[in-house]
Amino acid sequence: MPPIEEPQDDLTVTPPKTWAAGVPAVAHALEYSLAQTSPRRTALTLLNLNQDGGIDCPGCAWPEPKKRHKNEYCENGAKHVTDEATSRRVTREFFAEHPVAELAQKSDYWLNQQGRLTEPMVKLPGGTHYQPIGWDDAIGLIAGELTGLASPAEAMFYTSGRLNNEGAFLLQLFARAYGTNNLPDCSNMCHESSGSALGETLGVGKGTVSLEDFYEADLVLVVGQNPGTNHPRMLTALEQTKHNGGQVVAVNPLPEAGLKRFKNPQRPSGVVGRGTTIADQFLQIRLGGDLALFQLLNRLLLEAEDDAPGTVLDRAFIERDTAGFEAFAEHVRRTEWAEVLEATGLTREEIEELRGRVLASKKIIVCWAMGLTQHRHGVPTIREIVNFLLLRGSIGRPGAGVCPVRGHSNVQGDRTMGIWERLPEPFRHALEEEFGFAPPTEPGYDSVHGVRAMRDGKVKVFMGVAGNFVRAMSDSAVTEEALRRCRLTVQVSTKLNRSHTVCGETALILPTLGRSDRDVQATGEQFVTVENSMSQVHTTRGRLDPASPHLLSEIAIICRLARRTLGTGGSIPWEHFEADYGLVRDRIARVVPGFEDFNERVVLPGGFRLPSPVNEGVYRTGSGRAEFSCNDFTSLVAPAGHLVLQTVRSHDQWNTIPYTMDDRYRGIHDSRHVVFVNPDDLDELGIEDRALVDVVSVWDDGTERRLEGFRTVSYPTARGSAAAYYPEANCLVPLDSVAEASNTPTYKGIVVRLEPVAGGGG
Ligand SMILES: Nc1nc2c(c(=O)[nH]1)N[C@H]1C(S)=C(S)[C@@H](COP(=O)(O)OP(=O)(O)OC[C@H]3O[C@@H](n4cnc5c(=O)[nH]c(N)nc54)[C@H](O)[C@@H]3O)O[C@H]1N2
Ligand SMILES: Nc1nc2c(c(=O)[nH]1)N[C@H]1C(S)=C(S)[C@@H](COP(=O)(O)OP(=O)(O)OC[C@H]3O[C@@H](n4cnc5c(=O)[nH]c(N)nc54)[C@H](O)[C@@H]3O)O[C@H]1N2
Ligand code: SF4
Ligand SMILES: [Mo]
Repeated sequence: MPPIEEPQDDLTVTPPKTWAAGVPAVAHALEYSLAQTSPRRTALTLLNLNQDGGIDCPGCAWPEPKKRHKNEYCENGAKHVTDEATSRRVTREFFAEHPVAELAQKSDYWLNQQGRLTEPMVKLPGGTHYQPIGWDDAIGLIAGELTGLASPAEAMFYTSGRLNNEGAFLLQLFARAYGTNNLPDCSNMCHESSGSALGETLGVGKGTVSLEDFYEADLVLVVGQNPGTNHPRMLTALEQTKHNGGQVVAVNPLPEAGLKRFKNPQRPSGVVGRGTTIADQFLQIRLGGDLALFQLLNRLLLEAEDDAPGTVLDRAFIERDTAGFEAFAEHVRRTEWAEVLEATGLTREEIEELRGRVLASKKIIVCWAMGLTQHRHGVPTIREIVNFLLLRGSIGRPGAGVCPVRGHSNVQGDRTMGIWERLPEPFRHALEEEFGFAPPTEPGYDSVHGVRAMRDGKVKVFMGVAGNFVRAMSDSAVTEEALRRCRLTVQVSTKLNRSHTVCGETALILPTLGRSDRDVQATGEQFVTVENSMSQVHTTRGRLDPASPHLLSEIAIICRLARRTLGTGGSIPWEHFEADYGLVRDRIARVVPGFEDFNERVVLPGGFRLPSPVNEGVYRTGSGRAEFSCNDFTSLVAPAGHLVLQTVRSHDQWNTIPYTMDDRYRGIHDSRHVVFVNPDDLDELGIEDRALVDVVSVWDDGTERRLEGFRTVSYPTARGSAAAYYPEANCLVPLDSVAEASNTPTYKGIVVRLEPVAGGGG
């Protein structure tokens, strides 16, 4: 295959698309796939994608319907799996040719395009290049560092949501047997705010709805989410909601393509016709305005009940299932129209129209993603959404409930398996009973605290199992410096990324099997399991020959590391776990509630759904009831001459990895160095469309962070609400700028100003 060139930055802009999916989507997916690998491998992966007994899509965590189409995947799912199934390879010759310092200058795109990693590599202290190292030596090196630390708290183990359940369970087991709860994960940067808010109010940090609930709902609110790009098959579910007479309302600063019209590529009518109009109402809210919107909506519901007692609130439900109604009602009645209009940028008429839709609906679902969680007041916003649903009794009944739409395909499962810097007492007790050691009780570091600890020299060994920590975290310069201060950094990865180029004194790359690879161990071929966004647990089994004969599975790597670090002969049979993943599942069945008879049930068609206590009227909160909460009104305002900036995904990337320089739905071609600004804001700032600017973020402590040489794009985003791409703009997010309670970086609420570059033109 020809060598990969760095892409040229050559921006062109076309009008944003008003519809999503259809034939072009399928064609784009195939084009990407055929550029990466052979037609045979393309066919093998795609035909098995999301089929029973096949490969679970390594993309997002949207569930599969019971009745599956033979192409039960979307354009982006196809791209994600073929990006992994690529025929390109990163060899020892590649590393000999490119010093680490040179790799550190390459783009995220270029690094990823080099292909699959093929053998373990090490960069030694003072070394300039990665060089090959055998598996035994690599594992021995990590074990040596871990056993030499003054305290287990000096090590930390990061997980990203591609890791399967069995691997996640073993990783947390190892970390805790070793003696630390330092288990940060990508969830800290993702849905942690949802977990915090739902845990407090409903007693469980997960969603309560299933796919069938979408088919029954009267009203689905899609808030702070871009499903056309990030959860494309969700549009099929929303189409069904509409087909069955339900309504959909989208709340977003950006008029995202799929929220408007959708052409279902799995149906002939979707391919040729105009498609379905998805959103009955689109509320173009300002960044960070959602808390204000829901508080006002709640006030309006209380007033509607005053006007027509017994018709609006579900009094019986509130009486029986909830606590704190009176205090909440008194608090929320004080919400002022004027403040809300200012914070949201919406009109009175728009909000009254929404109120009308709510009053006309009995069964309501609220869905959300990063547009809510990655804000300073993400947690109170989600608590306010719970208040809203509780008022109408829209929790725990068919067609209604909360739906935080998860990102990574197994991010929810990893948390269920115990990947968390906190260790809940029942889980700690179950681990102790099952394995006969005393897990640490002290909470560990999450992602933000972990960076601080590395920066301050308190953590000396970083091990990342999947993901691209350096690029995913906020404050890129600070995060990179923190990693460089470590004695040892270890990345267990399928593909090359920026985290491999930011090295501790010693650095290891451990290449591993991906979802699409066949996994054969001493007792034969294995499968692993994942949990989707709707708590369905099912199998995934790779079909391709592994990318290299030298790859180990994540499970094998963790088991070998545990044996070397903790010694053989302990109470945990690591060697047997590596040989037979079924034995791991037997243990999970005894430790994690809801996994009884795991091995038997998971091989049933479609797997099994974990029980949702909320749907049985059980709330594991302090009061044993669903909790109304009082949330302070806050809005996100930028000082004069400034904008609020959010960082978003393009249509053509997987998290930190861009697949191309295009963002087809938003009409951006051949560049990612753009900042989307409302035309009236550009006018007010006296800056032209397509002008070259520095984007400068300002922070409470007076420090500034700068992104140089971006082009403005005049774009129909809400007033005062700009946008740029993740991860390029991560350097603008101060490490200390985090959401209350969840500690998630505020990736969607950064105060910036634009500084025209002299001679940058328009
Ligand atoms: N193709 C593809 N799919 C993916 C991913 C990917 O990178 N590529 N990533 C996966 C992961 S890990 C995740 S977490 C999900 C992320 O899925 P999303 O949350 O949909 O992803 P983002 O691109 O961050 O988009 C955030 C959306 O929220 C809106 N928004 C931002 N701030 C606000 C606000 O204050 N209020 C409201 N109402 N809206 C706001 C933005 O305009 C945007 O539409 O996607 C998953 N799926
Ligand atoms: N500015 C800004 N920053 C953000 C966000 C944002 O919206 N804006 N979103 C945040 C969110 S929601 C998330 S989830 C994080 C994502 O953070 P991460 O999950 O850490 O990042 P990814 O880009 O998904 O990681 C990609 C890498 O994972 C590795 N990989 C892929 N598949 C496998 C596998 O099967 N096994 C192993 N071992 N490795 C594998 C590959 O080497 C690849 O390079 O980023 C967060 N950062
Ligand atoms: S919707 Fe998500 S899980 Fe489904 S095929 Fe697309 S990327 Fe994969
Ligand atoms: Mo995520």
